[in-house]
Amino acid sequence: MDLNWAFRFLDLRPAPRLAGGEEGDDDQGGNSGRPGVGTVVKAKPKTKKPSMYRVLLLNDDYTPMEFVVHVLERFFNKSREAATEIMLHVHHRGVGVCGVYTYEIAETKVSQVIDFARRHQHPLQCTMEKE
Ligand code: TYC
Repeated sequence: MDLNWAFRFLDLRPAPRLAGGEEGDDDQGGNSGRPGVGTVVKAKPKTKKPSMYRVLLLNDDYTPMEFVVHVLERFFNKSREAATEIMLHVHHRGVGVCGVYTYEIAETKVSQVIDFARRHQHPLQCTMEKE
């Protein structure tokens, strides 16, 4: 069999050199001008961690302590002990962290707390800030 024909058929000629050297600077993933010939490169996983947001409880003079403890148990899944500790921290320091969540979860918690407090006619305020 004509070997040159076989090479042409299989497209095994050396890749034609372009003036100035390599075709592009990056050989990765190139095919050196040979159809069907290439380097298998692992796809780079393009994942990013979501930004996290602190949900904060604010102190006021009117919301009963017991109500705040209940809010922390109900919406932030705190034990009675942990809830009491956070409530007292807010009571003494003015502000405290209830939890850290992705944007949408944090936003939902803030709405739920404000809504629940309003329905019970307490002025309790809740907000969020980027971590
Ligand atoms: N300061 C309130 C009181 O003395 C209690 C309280 C604690 C209110 C935490 C709000 O986020 C708060 N009854």
